[in-house]
Amino acid sequence: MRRNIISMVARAKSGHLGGSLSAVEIMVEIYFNQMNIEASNVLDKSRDKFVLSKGHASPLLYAVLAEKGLLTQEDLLTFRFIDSKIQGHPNMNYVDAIDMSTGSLGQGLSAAVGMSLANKIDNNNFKTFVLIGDGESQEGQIWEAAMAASHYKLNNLCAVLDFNGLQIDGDITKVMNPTPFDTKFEAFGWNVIILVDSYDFKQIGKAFNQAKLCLDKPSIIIAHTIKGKGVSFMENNAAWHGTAPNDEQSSIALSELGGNV
Ligand SMILES: Cc1ncc(C[n+]2csc(CCOP(=O)(O)OP(=O)(O)O)c2C)c(N)n1
Ligand SMILES: [Mg+2]
Repeated sequence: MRRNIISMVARAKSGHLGGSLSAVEIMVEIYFNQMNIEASNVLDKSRDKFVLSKGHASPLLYAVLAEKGLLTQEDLLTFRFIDSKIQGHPNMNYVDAIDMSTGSLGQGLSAAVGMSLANKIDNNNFKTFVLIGDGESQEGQIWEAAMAASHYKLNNLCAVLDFNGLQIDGDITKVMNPTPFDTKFEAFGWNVIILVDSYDFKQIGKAFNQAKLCLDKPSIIIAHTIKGKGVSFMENNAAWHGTAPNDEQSSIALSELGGNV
């Protein structure tokens, strides 16, 4: 998936690498172990839902959908091209497996809250997963949604916070400090789970299973991540938030990732 992410952004000469690389294993867990989404049920309204609230990390979503057979490798070659169904930010009107159009930060958690609430009203039992950014969490709308989720006891909602410490302009605590996340979400009535190593599938699985056990509140997994994870010169470097690699950088990245896609 990381090789596909690098190749997409390199080919388009545009896109967001850092925040895509930071949550690869988390997305694998969600799409392969948590959600009941397959090519055969993608149009089924009662299947589980996912919202990429940090919509700029679209290469990450497209990469996992390709692994699931919900997009093709040929689709990936068209990332950010005019008329492509995989635009710079996810568009639910173009791809059946995309459950919400996102990209304007702050909105995705509200959408996920709405889906979870509708699900309860309709007596369905699907789950909604949502990935939010740590910089994104400076948005007031995140906290309105957080308040609503606990008010309505949305135990069918599982959020993951990609806590990589960086946003477009650098260190989140210097731009507008949104921490501490754990006590804030607790105060908003959420079940808070800390994921210390977001690259260890055992720990990731355990965190999601803990979320499942909570029956009276929404859950949030605060995932400690590394922006740019997997490529030495991109790791923990805000300069790679939204920069495309040139040919040389791209081939170094691909060789570090152990392949030649
Ligand atoms: C409402 C809104 N304001 C600004 C932007 C531009 N923008 C795109 S990504 C980003 C930083 C996001 O940082 P973070 O949430 O930490 O994401 P990550 O580190 O996971 O990439 C900004 C400001 C946007 N997409 N939407
Ligand atoms: Mg961040």
